[in-house]
Amino acid sequence: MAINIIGMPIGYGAQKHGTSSGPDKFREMHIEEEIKNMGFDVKDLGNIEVPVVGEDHKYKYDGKLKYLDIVVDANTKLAFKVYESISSGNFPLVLGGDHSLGMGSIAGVSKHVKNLGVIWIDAHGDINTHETTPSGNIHGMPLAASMGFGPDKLVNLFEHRIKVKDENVFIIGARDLDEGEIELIKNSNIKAFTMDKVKKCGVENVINETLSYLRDKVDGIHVSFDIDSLDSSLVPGTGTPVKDGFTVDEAKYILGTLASSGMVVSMDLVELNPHIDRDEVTAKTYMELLRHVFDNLREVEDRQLMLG
Ligand code: DIR
Ligand code: MN
Ligand code: MN
Ligand code: MN
Repeated sequence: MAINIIGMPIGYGAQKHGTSSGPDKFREMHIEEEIKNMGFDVKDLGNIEVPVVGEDHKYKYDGKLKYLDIVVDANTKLAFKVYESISSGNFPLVLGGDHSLGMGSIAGVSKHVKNLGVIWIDAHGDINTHETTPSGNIHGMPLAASMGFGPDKLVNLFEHRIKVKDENVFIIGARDLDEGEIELIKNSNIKAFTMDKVKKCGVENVINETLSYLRDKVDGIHVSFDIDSLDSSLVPGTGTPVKDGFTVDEAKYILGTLASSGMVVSMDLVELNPHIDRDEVTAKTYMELLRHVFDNLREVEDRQLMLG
């Protein structure tokens, strides 16, 4: 197994477009070397091509959903790349980019892993549809689209099918949900551990419960991690920070425990916006989390090697 770095330099799904520099920021922080140093075979597959367009493209394709066709086209390319990676036995690590890329990742992974679980770690739900979105920003919709909720162009991305069953989707850390998102949670089988619930139950219990549910139900887990799941005071370099979020240690615990389950087959790291970061603090925090993830994945690999 090799780790495949896939850059998705997209910002058109968010209000601020600076996340398009995210993938190259990770490279500047020596992401490839860091993962290699932990004993992995790493291959950087480069960036997905995202065209640079002007404001005139914002409502060119749809009166409500901003940059719709640009986001769909880039995510279709991403889905191909991710599918190629995972079906060759590798681990796709998708670097964002805004969270609209979750649609492309999940589309690609789920073509190979038929019965997929998704863990979405985020201050937001990202389960708006064309009907409920308050902003028209597509990074608020990818998880809904992956479950089959939303406009045809998003739901049918890559292939016309439901990519993940709502019952196998966990949202962890949400504390800024829109009204329509709360409705969808009520009317579906999505498992939502809002920040209130996490505080009440304890982060360890939440993660244990998530993993023990998914262990019997799915063949692999895609983790989609939004850096705004951390407390706004810790991550100046992200576009929609929200207070009362996770500490760095909690985020490490969550990602490390998920990685050590042996069930994680692919991962997104999204919403790093280097243009608004302060002294690279958000980029550095992201690297610290990443090292912890690969520490734990390394242990899983070693265990599997020992068992032959
Ligand atoms: C808000 C913000 N729920 C929206 N969403 C996200 O525009 O749909 N911010 N994902 O990061
Ligand atoms: Mn998000
Ligand atoms: Mn978010
Ligand atoms: Mn560690």
